[in-house]
Amino acid sequence: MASPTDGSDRVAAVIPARDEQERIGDTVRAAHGLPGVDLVVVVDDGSVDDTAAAARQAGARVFRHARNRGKGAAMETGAEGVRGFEEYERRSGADVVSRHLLFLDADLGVTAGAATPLIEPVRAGAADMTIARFPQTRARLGGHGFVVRLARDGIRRATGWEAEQPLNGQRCLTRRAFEAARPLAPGFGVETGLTIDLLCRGFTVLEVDVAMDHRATGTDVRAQLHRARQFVDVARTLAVREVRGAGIRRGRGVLPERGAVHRVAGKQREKH
Ligand SMILES: Nc1nc2c(ncn2[C@@H]2O[C@H](COP(=O)(O)OP(=O)(O)O)[C@@H](O)[C@H]2O)c(=O)[nH]1
Ligand SMILES: [Mg+2]
Repeated sequence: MASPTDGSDRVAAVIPARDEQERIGDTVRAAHGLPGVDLVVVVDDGSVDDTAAAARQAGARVFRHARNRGKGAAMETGAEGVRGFEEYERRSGADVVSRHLLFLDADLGVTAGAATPLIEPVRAGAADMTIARFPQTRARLGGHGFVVRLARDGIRRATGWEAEQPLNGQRCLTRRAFEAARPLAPGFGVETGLTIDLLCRGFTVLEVDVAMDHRATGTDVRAQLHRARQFVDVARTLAVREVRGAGIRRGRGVLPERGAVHRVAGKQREKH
């Protein structure tokens, strides 16, 4: 479904971050060096450390949630920030085509500079969304294999597509694909929701190998809590979409309009 008219050559990097003062500076600087990236937006999602200041110092435009609202909400805020910036550019007389969006985690550090293979297929019109595949060794050490399996199996059931790293947050999207996937699934369900919703709407999704690395997740209490939150968010995202899918199979045969999606989703208590 990708076409060259989908976008410009330009890319905005959007980085959701919570308590990442140690790494955000390197991540932002590396993002600035990527091909086509002329705007780097950091969304500080209720951090209690100096993430916002460190990001600003590294040259990012920073938006801040006063309270933690979760990764999905932070990504929406970041995209809205890009849209607002482009509106400002247009009012200043510039001829601006909407930028593609490159989502990066804040804990990549200098390895964010290896994101080029994510960007190129989207700029070339070969994919509507790319998803990073990290070198396996470290990813496995993360120890959240059961959440990965939950997401992978759920995506396969919903779409027939087998994602190797379904929770990988490093993704590049055309703006049209991003808009089609809104509202994003909340919290850490956002990656699973994006993949299912775009595939179900006929967009092209591609996993690509990148030489990136992130903070290895530990086994301490904080890491366990993180995995538990991830699990709940992915499970809820899948449940909402399974109910939707059942609705579609029951009669309509095509994807319902947004309003109808919301009514079905509402029964599952998902708040968008
Ligand atoms: N917006 C937002 N981002 C978060 C939150 N928790 C973690 N992140 C960011 O999401 C990304 C992935 O988190 P991380 O802890 O590295 O999870 P992992 O990669 O799955 O082990 C990083 O950029 C974090 O800064 C949160 O509550 N809200
Ligand atoms: Mg990480």
